[in-house]
Amino acid sequence: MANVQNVLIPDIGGAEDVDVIEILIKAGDEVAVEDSIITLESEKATMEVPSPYAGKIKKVSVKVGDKVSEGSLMCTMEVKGEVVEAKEVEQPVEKAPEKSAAKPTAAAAQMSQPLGGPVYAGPGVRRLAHELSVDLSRVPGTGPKGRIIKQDLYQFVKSAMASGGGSGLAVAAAPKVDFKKFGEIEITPLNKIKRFTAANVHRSWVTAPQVTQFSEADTTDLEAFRQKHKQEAIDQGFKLTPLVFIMKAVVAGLKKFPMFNSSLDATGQNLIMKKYFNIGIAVDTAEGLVVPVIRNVDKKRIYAIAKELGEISQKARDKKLTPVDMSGGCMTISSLGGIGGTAFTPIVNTPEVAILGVSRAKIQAVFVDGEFQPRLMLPLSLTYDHRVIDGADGARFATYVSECLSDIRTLVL
Ligand code: CAO
Repeated sequence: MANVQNVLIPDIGGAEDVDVIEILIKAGDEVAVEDSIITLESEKATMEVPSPYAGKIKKVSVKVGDKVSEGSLMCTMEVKGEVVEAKEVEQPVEKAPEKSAAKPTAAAAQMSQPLGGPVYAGPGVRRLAHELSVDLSRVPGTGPKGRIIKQDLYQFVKSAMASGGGSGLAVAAAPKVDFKKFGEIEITPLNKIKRFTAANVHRSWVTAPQVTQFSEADTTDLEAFRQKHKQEAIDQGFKLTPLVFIMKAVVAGLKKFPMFNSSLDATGQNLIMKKYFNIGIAVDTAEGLVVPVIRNVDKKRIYAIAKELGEISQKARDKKLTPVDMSGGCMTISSLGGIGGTAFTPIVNTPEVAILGVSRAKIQAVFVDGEFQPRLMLPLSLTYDHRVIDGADGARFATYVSECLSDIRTLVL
């Protein structure tokens, strides 16, 4: 004879008159022990109530909007096998960490929930997640009230496979947000340059562990020298900015620390050491960021580099750069000195292994020869690929470049 059982709301931590916000089963459904059957929402949290039995649902006795407490009838079920005692409902994770901390189970769950918050998913999705060994707490739900639907699970697995599968680096798909709900919006498609930049910086960000080393160069003498020759350069039709000297200083650094003038080969087992000195310059254009390359900087004089820098950045802003203009770089410089800011963390333009960020120079009181003196200090931010460059070498390179800029005689040599 069929063993029909009433399935009651178990102990829900003393909460009363809790709203039923979702019914996850219907008459005729087969459920396993622990499959979620309804979702409740109290003022503090949302929780799924699992089935205490395995069997077939005969009748659902609640509907969305009902208020229930411990002992309320949820459904009747034709139970398979022996009836086992109903378990207490595992309390869901609450958003505020201090509240979760009072409940050990929930606190532990929170640690494994990078997306934050409880997991809402029906029995079918949970079963599928189990079969695919997917931790549902990592899957963003796009169903009603953030519920995880099968499509979310497939999307998650697809992204995980595309980004390295079992490497542990799988990135959860971004949650879909309906921004219209919060105010007026407008959709602007990204142009080709921005999409290209996005792909490149993303690849660099996820493949190269990067460290940024900050330093300062005393450019007081360099600036005096630059001011002396500035007009001469203008008369010849170009600008003499600090960047040209910084390019020379970087080349001096590449010569002294050849590791910075390298790239990892495709296997990641060998370094390709470059014997040429081409410097990429990040140029801000109306269309986005482009990085033309100035070749053989070591062989060119300061004025020649300044002229070429003016020409190539104009070419970039006129959208006339060719792929050849943007290839062959050894290391990139990203100068925001003409704009402002004190420091930033540029992203390495892989397969290069380092990038130098330049911020705005500023007069500071520096203690020199027993007294404070006004000195023009230039902030430098060197980001390097830590797979290739150690922290000590990063600091040595940054210090050396700063020294070169502080004593321009080293640049002229
Ligand atoms: N500190 C103080 N002043 C600085 C400076 C610095 N670090 N760098 C430049 N300046 C001054 C210049 O001397 C110039 O002033 P003067 O005309 O009085 O000499 C003024 O700022 C403007 O310089 P500039 O920006 O036109 O020229 P530049 O050679 O320094 O830079 C270029 C050229 C193409 C790099 C720059 O125009 C540019 O596009 N920068 C943005 C790069 C960018 O977007 N990087 C972010 C990439 S994301 O990682």
